[in-house]
Amino acid sequence: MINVIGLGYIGLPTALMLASHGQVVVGTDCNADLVATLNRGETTFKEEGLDRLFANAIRGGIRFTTEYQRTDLYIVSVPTPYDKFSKKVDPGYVVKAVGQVLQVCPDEAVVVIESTISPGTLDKSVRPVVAASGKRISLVHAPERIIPGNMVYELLHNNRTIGADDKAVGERVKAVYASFCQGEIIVTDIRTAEMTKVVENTFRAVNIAFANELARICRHDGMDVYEIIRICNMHPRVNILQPGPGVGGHCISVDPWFLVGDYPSLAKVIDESMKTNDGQPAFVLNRIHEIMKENGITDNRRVGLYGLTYKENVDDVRESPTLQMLEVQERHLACPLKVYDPLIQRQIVENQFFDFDAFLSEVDLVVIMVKHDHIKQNWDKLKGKVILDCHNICPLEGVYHL
Ligand code: SAJ
Repeated sequence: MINVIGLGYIGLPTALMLASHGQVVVGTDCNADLVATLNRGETTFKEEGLDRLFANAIRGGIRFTTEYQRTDLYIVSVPTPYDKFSKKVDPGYVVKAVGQVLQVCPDEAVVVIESTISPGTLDKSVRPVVAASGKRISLVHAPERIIPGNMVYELLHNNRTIGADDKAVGERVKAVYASFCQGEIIVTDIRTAEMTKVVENTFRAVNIAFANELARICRHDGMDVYEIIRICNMHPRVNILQPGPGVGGHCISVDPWFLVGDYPSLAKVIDESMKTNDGQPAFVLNRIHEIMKENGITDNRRVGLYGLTYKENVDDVRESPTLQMLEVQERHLACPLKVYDPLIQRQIVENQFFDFDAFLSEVDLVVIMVKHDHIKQNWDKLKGKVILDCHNICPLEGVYHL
């Protein structure tokens, strides 16, 4: 039996996938409401293919509980927040989860950590807890790689990394993941697995920062950054990502800071890149100000932000550029801008609308913060508005860009 600890964005799909592929799975989460929702047969977030996977897992006998189980294999996928001031990872939830596993597990159990941690965290924070317990367990690090919006497909098809002290244990865990994963599974040591995960997200963060910096350079001198990137990317060895209103989510906007936090005097490019990305919402605010002046819009209550999630077609708002931007505004004691997101039906911010037409009727300037499919099906409704398109997706005439 596999006990999956933490049933969030990663733990839940992973548990469902294992249960759908013949493994006996019990999912454990400390949040009793979340467990109750799952036990009522409802998923806790929206994701392509998740409901179908859930139905398969139920048929496969998955159970959900708040209790840790006594078994020989655990997969821990609890959050690893970072301290905004020190930029260091906070492994508190992982340490607590492992501590609770140690209270119930038999000797020789294998505990796989899927949560993203900074390199060295297992050595520094988790091994001491294991040592103090007196139990002989094997720690493994198998960082997740799936992208929100395409999680189910990527769980099945992505290559994976498994870090273990002992090759045989690594191979045993590999066999479990191979029950559903069609990608290549590499077995390596724990330190390498920890580092690769953070490096992958850092690579993407630095590339996005480069695109954002290019957008600023091009804005300064009236050049079209999208056309420039499009042409550059036709070079066989160039692949620049796209500029945007900022970087959100719990991965790309967070993980690279672990390296800055741990190696402040070495991680220079990474540090600057993260600052560039974090500065992007303020850059968009400046653009809004310029465009308001150009169009004689004097009242910022006539400005509306389209999109509250951290990226398109997901319902996850963690660290979203729109939230970051509202925070900058708040610091300047400005009245918060109007916001609408078709995927968010619960109140998260002030001045939030739940009806697209009502939102549009109240604003003259629409800022496209997120490129949801919804807006691509509604260009007609935006005719006559002043538009700042932060993603270069709007086909209407006279649209402003970053
Ligand atoms: N973004 C841009 N420009 C781009 C691409 C993305 O501004 O060209 C922005 C997005 O709008 C979003 C943010 O970056 O705000 C992050 O989105 P994302 O789609 O790049 O990535 P995440 O955070 O959803 O998922 C990433 C993935 N990592 C990599 O692609 C290296 C995923 O594979 C990881 O599993 C995930 O982080 C994680 O959990 O670590």
